[in-house]
Amino acid sequence: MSPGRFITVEGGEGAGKTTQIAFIGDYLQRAGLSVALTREPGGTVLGEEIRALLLGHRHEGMALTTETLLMFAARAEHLERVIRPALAAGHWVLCDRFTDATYAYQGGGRGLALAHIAVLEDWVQGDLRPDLTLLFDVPVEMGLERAARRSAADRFEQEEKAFFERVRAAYLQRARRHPDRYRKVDATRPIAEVRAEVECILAEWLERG
Ligand code: T5A
Repeated sequence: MSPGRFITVEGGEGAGKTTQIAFIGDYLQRAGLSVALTREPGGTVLGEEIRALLLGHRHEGMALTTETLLMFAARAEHLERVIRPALAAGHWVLCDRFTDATYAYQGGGRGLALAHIAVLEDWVQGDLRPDLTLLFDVPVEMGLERAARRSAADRFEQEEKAFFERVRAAYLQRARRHPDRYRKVDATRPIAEVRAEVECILAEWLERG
């Protein structure tokens, strides 16, 4: 059996990742693929508990090193229990955020040296990297407005606008640095139009094998 492929979706707050990832799962299933849909931080029982620590308001002012190590602790569990077994069994893994989010938020947003993230990435993931990353890009204000309409702000969403501008810039820089696996999607348009663009990207990517 050939191993599955690993697709991640990324973007700032309210970019529409969660909305679109459901469509992507449907699209891949209609193409005859077996899909495992998951998210970070989270995706396992322990990972979801770590997510609650990271996103909740009980630990305001958490040290940046702690925050980064918790992201990677959840990721280690996720890789071991969900991602690697699914890929080995031939499933396609579709993940709402992954290590690019650490580069964007802890690196770009909070200013952690990227070399520290790279060390953790190599240690926790070995040579596993996403095959395809869809970056949903929206101006910060639009994303925050959408996120605010949906639910109360989590620990990240209460950051100032400048933080999210740095996050967005870091994502765009990573997309330029990894053009082989990144596809940028203009997520400012209505949901159906964004979906149509994503389906075009997937069709082209699947055709290229
Ligand atoms: N994090 C995560 C790190 O700091 N480091 C890491 O390593 C990792 C993995 C996770 C948080 O953790 C941080 C980043 C995050 O702050 P999350 O819930 O995964 O949190 O991420 P959020 O961005 O907070 O998720 P959101 O749900 O806010 O954003 P989505 O998923 O991009 O947006 P979505 O689809 O929920 O849509 C939000 C609202 O907008 C509407 C939807 O209906 C919904 O109401 N919408 C649109 N409206 C108009 N036009 C469109 N095209 C729309 N698309 C969606």
